[in-house]
Amino acid sequence: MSSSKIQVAALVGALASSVSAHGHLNAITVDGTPYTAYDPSFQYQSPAPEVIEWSCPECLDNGFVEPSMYGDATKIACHKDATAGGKVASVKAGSKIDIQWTTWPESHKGPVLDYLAKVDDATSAKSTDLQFFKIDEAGYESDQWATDKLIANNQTWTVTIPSDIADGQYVLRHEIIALHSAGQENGAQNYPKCINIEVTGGGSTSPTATAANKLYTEDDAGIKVNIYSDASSYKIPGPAVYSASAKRFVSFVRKSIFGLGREHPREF
Ligand SMILES: *[C@@H]1O[C@H](CO)[C@@H](O)[C@H](O)[C@H]1NC(C)=O
Ligand SMILES: [Cu+2]
Repeated sequence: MSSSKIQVAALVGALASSVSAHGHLNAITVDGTPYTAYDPSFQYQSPAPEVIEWSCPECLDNGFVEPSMYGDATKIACHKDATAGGKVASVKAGSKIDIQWTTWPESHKGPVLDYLAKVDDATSAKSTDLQFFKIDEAGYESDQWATDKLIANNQTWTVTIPSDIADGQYVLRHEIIALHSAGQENGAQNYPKCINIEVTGGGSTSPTATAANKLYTEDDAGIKVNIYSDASSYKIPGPAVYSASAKRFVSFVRKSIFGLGREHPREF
């Protein structure tokens, strides 16, 4: 090979390996029941398998959404031009969902965040209609990024569905934000994935929610940040986390007095 061909081959190889190093979801376990995750190669199957995860044909490169796209819900909500999954997984309020990635590069350090958006029918939901409340977040603590914990836990993140939210269908938005280049303008990399669930046995709460195109801005302290200088002061972006615990006691007392109970005291 000529030296220029060798250079091209080396460049293509480097690009391919950096791309293949990114992951997509490998498996989703809802309340102990395993579900098939979406694979971008499904677009070559006819018919494509129907799964609970949203489809993203644009995700063949396992790539990311960048800060310049934060104002576009069709990109930042559930990844580029993603469309609703055809199935819905049933989950009891208060139970856990394990989300496993195929792989995650050690260098791609950053927070892991989870949100829910209430919908009438998850299988026909549109990214531009989704209103999210945050149910889980982890950034940097005890000298570890959330991504380090995810890798150490077999590429798996576990999220608990709040015990008191209203029954019905939701879109769960699970997201990793990789910050290895976030010191530069437009350098953060968002990897959002959406999953359809139907919550049963919940309460009556409808937390305040935010449209996908209002979750982040390019200059947020947790988005435009040099993680190599001050990781310990890292501030996770997006709205505050909704947590059932603060309201649970009041609701328990009320239900005890008025006998409207559906609360399980052992959850305390
Ligand atoms: C990690 O996940 C894979 C499935 O993707 C499973 O086969 C393996 O047993 C898991 N390893 C551990 C240590 O749990
Ligand atoms: Cu990368």
